Amino acid sequence: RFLDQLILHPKFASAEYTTKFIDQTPELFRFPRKRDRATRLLNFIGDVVVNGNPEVKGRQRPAKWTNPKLPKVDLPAPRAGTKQKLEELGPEKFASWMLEQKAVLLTDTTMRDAHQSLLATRFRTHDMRAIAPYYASLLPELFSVECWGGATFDVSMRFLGECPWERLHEFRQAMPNVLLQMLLRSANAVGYTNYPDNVVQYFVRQAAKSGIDLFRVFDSLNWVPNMRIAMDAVRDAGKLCEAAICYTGNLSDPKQTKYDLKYYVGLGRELKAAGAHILGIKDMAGLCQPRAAFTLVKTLKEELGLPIHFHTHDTSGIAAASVLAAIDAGADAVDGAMDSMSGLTSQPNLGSIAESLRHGPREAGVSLDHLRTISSYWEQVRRGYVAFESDLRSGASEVYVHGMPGGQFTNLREQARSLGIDDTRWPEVARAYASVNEMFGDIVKVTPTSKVVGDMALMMVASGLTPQQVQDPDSEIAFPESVVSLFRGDLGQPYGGFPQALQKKILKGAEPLTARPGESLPAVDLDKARATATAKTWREITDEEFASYLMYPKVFLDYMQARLDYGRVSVLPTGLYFYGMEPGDEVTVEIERGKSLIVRFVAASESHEDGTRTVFFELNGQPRSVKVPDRS
Ligand code: BTN
Ligand code: 3PY
Ligand code: ZN
Repeated sequence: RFLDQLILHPKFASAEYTTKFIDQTPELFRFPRKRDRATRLLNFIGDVVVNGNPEVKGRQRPAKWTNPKLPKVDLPAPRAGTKQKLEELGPEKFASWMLEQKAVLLTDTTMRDAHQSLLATRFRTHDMRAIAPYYASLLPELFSVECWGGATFDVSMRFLGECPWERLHEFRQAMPNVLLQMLLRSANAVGYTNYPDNVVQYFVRQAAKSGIDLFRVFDSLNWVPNMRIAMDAVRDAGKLCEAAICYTGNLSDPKQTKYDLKYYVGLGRELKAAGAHILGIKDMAGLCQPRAAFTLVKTLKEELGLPIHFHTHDTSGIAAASVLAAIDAGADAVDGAMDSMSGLTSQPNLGSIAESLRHGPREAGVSLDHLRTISSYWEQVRRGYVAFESDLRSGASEVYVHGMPGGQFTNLREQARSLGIDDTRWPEVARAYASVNEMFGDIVKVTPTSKVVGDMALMMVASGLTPQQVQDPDSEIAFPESVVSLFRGDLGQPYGGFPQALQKKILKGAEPLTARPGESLPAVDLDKARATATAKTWREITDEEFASYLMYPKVFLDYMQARLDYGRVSVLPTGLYFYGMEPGDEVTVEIERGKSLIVRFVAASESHEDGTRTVFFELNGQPRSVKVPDRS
């Protein structure tokens, strides 16, 4: 092992080493301890029992934990669906089919946007994979299941100790008949900043290979030059390229002349020319009111002739009206979330939308009964994630003031709280967010630009800065790094440009970039990067893992270390994962299909002198113990 690691190390391989190399390269000594899968998992459970899972520390706990029960229904063999249709027709003809057929096509966002927007993206693979076969059997008429990308990629590794690719394989295997859809942030891929072109291409190719059929591609500044590399990669992989326009402002307000109909039509034309099979309207903040939705969809359909897929958030409480207006105007596909995961910052209710279409000419064709069957599973699942619920209780017309994306709302509230800005001061944050947007020249706000605006707003509230002070050329301000980066042009160019005086102040004389960042970012030497990644882990990494490394080197390596210590924690039931066990509790953990462990927690010792505690279990009836560092 040691020799393998040594030989694989890029410095060793390229002979850039000295005699001190072995002393200076600690990762050479990071071997897997010889542990079986069960021992690793017992280490994890032992750690949670002794120290608690830091991810839920200080947060609300579920009142009474019971594992969610799967619906008691027979599962017929999955009927052929949109996945087979895509394979049969190819993406171009598939898009024509969307236009020709009459039914409103439905996308369920529960396994991506809904939990990103309601529960800080914390749904675990364990809870999602269990219900996935029910989607395939009971809802074969769905257009697509949005289940990957956006924030789920990094959250799964960073906070849940899971591999996002394993999750994708579970979905693909369980749902062989519906399109699997992901959200891709163009040049930002599934990260927060532009990546070199060859990294974006590598990532898209891998996602396609691993099971994604439909890529919703957007740019956080609606800057088409920044979308082309990703769009071409999707097309080259033979998958569906849904290029999305991010909606902002208010189309119906005659005083708002920046983001008007002309702007959106122009953007739509550019996206069509760039090769979009489907045009997405991505209303990430839920600002698109019913009348605006009608006008926008009708005009875009007439002008472009592409199928239109409408996406919104229910933050205001009236999003369903917008969806129905979009449908009246001819939208081909719309997004919603299952009953129990809908509303507020999430998508509007898919079941109610489907019900509203019933007996009409564009009936969606899904079984409402089956939608409810699946929703009641999600209702139970959601109870286990109470630690991540926001205390938002009603629709908020305030969203028309700040324009915060649904997927950011709960996260920003958390960020504010962690800076000591308590809930009573939330309206200040919302106001600051709006004024930052104004100072920045009224930009599109969606990951990652929304995060930049949020960072600036929090800074202003935390340090009591006014917009006047921020803009005053004579007042010294340490801008957040993300703000400097935005104004340097690292995320691309906003429509109408940056406000010049503020840009000058922020950049302190440095020259901003005006070209596409990807043009000047040097291509990553993939062989070398892979050798580096391999040297830092304890085994050869897969192509998928390498894609994770390219996106998030540090998060990935930390995840690999956790994986080494604790094994595949995604197999643990959620109650156990977050809250551990009480003495006497027994759980069954399925570590692979048909192979289970029965774990009984007996007791934990007092702290030993070396600062560890021994945790006693019975594993399949046999006594087992692990030693856990006591950090409690
Ligand atoms: C991961 O990195 O694997 C995801 C978070 C895991 C947290 C666990 S809970 C028990 C143990 N104690 C810690 O401080 N971290 C891990
Ligand atoms: C994401 O990029 O994660 C989003 O959900 C943007 O709306
Ligand atoms: Zn969304």
